[in-house]
Amino acid sequence: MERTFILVKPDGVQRGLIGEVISRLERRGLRLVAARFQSVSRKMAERLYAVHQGKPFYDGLLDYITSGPVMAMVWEGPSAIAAVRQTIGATRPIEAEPGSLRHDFSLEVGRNLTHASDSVETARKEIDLWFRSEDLVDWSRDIDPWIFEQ
Ligand code: IDP
Ligand code: MG
Repeated sequence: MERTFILVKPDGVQRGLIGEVISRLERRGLRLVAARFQSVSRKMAERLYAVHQGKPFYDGLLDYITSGPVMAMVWEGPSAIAAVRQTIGATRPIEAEPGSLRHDFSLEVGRNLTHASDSVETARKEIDLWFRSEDLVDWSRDIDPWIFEQ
């Protein structure tokens, strides 16, 4: 079972799309592990986006992600990292598949609603950065065998 880190970014929160994001992840069959509604400090933003330091959009990205509260979450499931990336859609909304969140609810790369980990290593780092291990809930659902093969 894989775990991945997801944020509903400030634009998603302001637009009332927290429920829509959660609903799509639930509907997909993924299992919620942790969630926290919070504001994002400059330091947290710099850590989350360290790989983008020096890029032309970096300062704007930090302003964007710290501009209001976010919903930080961990979800799990088989191939959860790839599944969530697919559900949120490509980074640039005009390249995102129809039916993905970024396609259905956004137009601009600098207002693309959500963040999700892109690899096993970043998922581990991002989960560690945002949540304490005791905040991650180990649980199962009665319906799991109808969604998870193993
Ligand atoms: P991702 O969010 O799909 O993983 P990344 O390439 O990791 O995409 O970029 C992180 C975030 O930085 C994007 O979601 C987007 O908000 C922002 N971003 C990426 N490229 C650009 C750009 O060219 N202009 C403005 N913002 C960008
Ligand atoms: Mg990324």
